[in-house]
Amino acid sequence: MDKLSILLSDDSLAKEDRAIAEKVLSGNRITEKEGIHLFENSDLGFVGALANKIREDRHGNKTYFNRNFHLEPTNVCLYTCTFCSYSRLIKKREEGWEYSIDDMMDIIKTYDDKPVTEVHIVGGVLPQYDLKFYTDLFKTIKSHRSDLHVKALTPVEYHYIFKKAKVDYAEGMKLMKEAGLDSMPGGGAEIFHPEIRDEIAGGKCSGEEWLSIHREWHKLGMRSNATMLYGHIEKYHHRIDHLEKLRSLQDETGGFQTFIPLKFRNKGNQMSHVNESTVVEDLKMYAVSRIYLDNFDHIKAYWPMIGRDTAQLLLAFGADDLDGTIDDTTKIYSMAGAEEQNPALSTEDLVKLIRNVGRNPVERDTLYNVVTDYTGVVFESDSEYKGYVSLPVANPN
Ligand code: V47
Ligand code: SF4
Repeated sequence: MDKLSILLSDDSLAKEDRAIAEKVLSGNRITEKEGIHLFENSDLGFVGALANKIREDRHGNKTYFNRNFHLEPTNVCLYTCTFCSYSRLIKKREEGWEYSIDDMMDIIKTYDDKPVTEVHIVGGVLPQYDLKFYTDLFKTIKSHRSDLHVKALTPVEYHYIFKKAKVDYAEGMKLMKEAGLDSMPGGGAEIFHPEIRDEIAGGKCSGEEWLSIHREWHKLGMRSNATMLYGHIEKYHHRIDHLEKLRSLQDETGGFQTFIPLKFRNKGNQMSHVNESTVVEDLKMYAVSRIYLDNFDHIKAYWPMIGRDTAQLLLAFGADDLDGTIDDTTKIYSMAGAEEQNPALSTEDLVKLIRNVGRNPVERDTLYNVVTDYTGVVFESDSEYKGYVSLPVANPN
């Protein structure tokens, strides 16, 4: 019997929890009020068991990862988001970096002989990085290596460059697609609700504008991800409002692939006085996301941000994806105090990290086509490995 069935057979389970579980198990979605109830009143054990059931019904034991690297054109930025440890204000731009297209191609070329499938491009917003700069960058990458999937920029950059170039979102996204953009990462979403957004990310695109740019991208038949920055000054109802807006847009377009809850890290930014969330809170955030977003295929635990140990735990709380090998190419989280100071994992390490909690590693490309299923693949070093941790996993496939 799985953990959820045990909980449901217990008469002491709260009637609201039982009603939510019955609703979800019969294929119906929960309301905003029920989402808030899960955060405020339900036990982690119950929420986790329900999320794990959904995860296993969809993906069994499969846990996805990809081989990618990050390219960060600049860490200088016009905006001053209070949670950001990464950006340097324009007046201190000598402390940061501002790459040219040639600089970035030099970085990309260092991966020429490596089996990476994706470059993830994201950074600060600066006037010289305009529409022409980015369309030239995408075209240059594609003409150098057409099989490299370009997952690049967020509505924060797109809103800024389209406004400057006086093109609307639909036209702008079409130009990006023609230049070689393959998909959009989920960043810049933060918290959509203006009560919080205006305070932590004032000046950059609004929640509505973020959603409109993804809508236009999806209308072109293209895919993207979504994130939420949680665990700072927001309340549970702001989180649920955010999830609700994503769920509605997904009903409309079906273009989102993955939802990635991003835990707020408090080092080196203007919100260092705000405590970080506890691991219990992190597990609940992922589990509620899995339950609420019934029309999202995947929930990603981004290990450079949340840390390897919590990422492993999250595979039993709704997450089915760990992002990529990264190759030490992002500074966003190490600068904000994440445990991972130089995030890089070899494919073998990532495979073992997943296996050690009883799941089956599957390398995917950005669009979730299977590249290599590692189930049963034996590495030379396997006999030396001793770090097995057993988590309660119900489904053996
Ligand atoms: O939008 C910035 C977040 C995001 C902090 O789509 C912070 O596959 C926590 O979106 N604490 C950018 N978070 C990264 C991002 C992303 C990462 C991995 C995979 C994908 C994907 C997308 O990082 C920003 C912001 O929400 N962030 N500072 C901080 N102190
Ligand atoms: Fe700039 Fe992005 Fe940092 Fe905000 S989060 S200051 S937009 S780099």
